Amino acid sequence: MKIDVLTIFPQLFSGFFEESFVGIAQERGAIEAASHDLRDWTSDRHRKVDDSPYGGGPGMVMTPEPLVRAIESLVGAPGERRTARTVLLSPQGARLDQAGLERLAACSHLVLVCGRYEGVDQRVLDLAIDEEVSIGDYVLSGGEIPAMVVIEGIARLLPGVLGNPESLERESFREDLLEGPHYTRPPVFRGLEVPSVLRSGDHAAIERWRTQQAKAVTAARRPDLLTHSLRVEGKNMGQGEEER
Ligand code: JF5
Repeated sequence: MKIDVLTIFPQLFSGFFEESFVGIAQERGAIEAASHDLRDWTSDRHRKVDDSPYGGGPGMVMTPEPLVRAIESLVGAPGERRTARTVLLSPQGARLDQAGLERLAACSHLVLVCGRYEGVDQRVLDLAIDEEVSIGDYVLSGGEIPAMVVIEGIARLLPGVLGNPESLERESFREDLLEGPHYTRPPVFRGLEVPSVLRSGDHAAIERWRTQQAKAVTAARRPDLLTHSLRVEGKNMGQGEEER
């Protein structure tokens, strides 16, 4: 998968592209990622990418000319245009979730456009953006961190990136729940013991405990997720997964 990032801070991405899952994905050839300086597509002496808003108001708006020229050059020749998906990161976008990441991970070429200032001239969206994506209901000063969130989320989904593809899969009846607590050695740390069931060797009991813990954490912190998992639980009833 090819990923191009368009930004006024291309250097922010150099470490990110080399480390972590993204670095592994690049080494294994699953991702080819590059960041591009939007100012390379300006034609004035000051390499200006913003201007004051029509209608007045505070702040600046990203001007359309360099953005549209840059996107056009990154999506490639008209023949290649169909294979590239252009995504603007912004608080106005559709909220990203795991299903959204899976859909983006299926693209062969992504162009991630990082907004800045008060926003982007609407004609950029009209002419050159396929979709707008938000990573959550809060405001940042630029789309760079949201773009990294998208790339990190995609990288771990690509085949051959994770050492152990099993860690991608969650038990089907737990897939829409939050994870319960995890423990590793030592068995007692500062007086706090690992729950004995996890050291019992009884794998069925361990699975039941983990499911019950996952349900309790989800009910306490994200009850909105339970409306769906109740349906999943219903589907699994009678297959030995009912609560005890
Ligand atoms: C941004 C114009 C983008 O703040 C965000 C954001 C929040 N969730 N997802 C993205 O992006 C920064 C600021 C101004 C466009």
